[in-house]
Amino acid sequence: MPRYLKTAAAQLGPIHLADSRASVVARLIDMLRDAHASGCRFVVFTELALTTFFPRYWMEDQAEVDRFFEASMPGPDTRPLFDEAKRLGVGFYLGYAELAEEDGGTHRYNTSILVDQDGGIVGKYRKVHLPGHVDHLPEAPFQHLEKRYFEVGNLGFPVWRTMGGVLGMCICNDRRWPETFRVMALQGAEMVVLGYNTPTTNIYHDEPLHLRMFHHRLSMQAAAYQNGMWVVGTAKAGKEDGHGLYGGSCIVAPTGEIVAQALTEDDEVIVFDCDLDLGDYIRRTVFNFDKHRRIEAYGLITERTGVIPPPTR
Ligand code: CDT
Repeated sequence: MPRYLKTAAAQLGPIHLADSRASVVARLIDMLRDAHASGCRFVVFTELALTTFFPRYWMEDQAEVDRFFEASMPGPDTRPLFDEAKRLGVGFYLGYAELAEEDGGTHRYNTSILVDQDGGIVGKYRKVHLPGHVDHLPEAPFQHLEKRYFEVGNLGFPVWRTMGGVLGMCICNDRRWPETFRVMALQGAEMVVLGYNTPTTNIYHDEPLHLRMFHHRLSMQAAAYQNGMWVVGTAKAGKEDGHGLYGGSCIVAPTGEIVAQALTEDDEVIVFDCDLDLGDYIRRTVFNFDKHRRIEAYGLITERTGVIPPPTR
């Protein structure tokens, strides 16, 4: 018996520094309504969906950085999105910069939440694989300061039984790391959803755009197949105050096939009716973890972070 969750990836076009949170939330609500009109019951928005991709800017004044963070979720600007989603009975994934007062201190994370069809926050994830650098790189065409502005996520990779399935989340650079998906697959994840802001330019290496897009798809398609799960990746795309982010939002089936993909670099909703049971045969056969995984051979995965080659003779 198929078990369908009609899902949308709601790609967001550029957000400029001058754009207000309210104007962005209005765009998210428009896409939520479009997705609902197509019969969707779950919408995946992007990473840092409420602001421009601010880690590209070097800022020394913490107050300036904190303008991009949310101290509460929902807050006054995001409440209309929650209200409309609840009214329509549509769940969603939303990425944002989180300012958390915890353990007697202030913490900043690159965060996503999962909101169910009744409007309740059922899950929170804080980005684990933060890309980029801490220091100012004045020679670079732009900065990528996630390692400066965020702490490494401290919630691991949990999954949630919600919306008729077992769902997990990750964020942007996490999609390039196979461990991300395998940890969630080991908890029974049937669908992993993520948002991303990926610059069109690699600041460290001259890399053609087609190759960057290939790596994006390669990572998500391999993860889907190797874990027998749906993977939904939603971009923030287009030129933000002149800085390019690629599009390529897509929905990937557990077979590894792309079943829907965005055509533009603007606000665009893509839809697929995802059968959460489709990955069953993969998880029962070639990737039957119980039968075929050999954890006695995998120790280095958690014991060692970097590469230590054998000594030269
Ligand atoms: N936001 C984010 O994590 N972006 C990174 C850029 C890294 S460039 C290879 C990404 O993995 O897309």
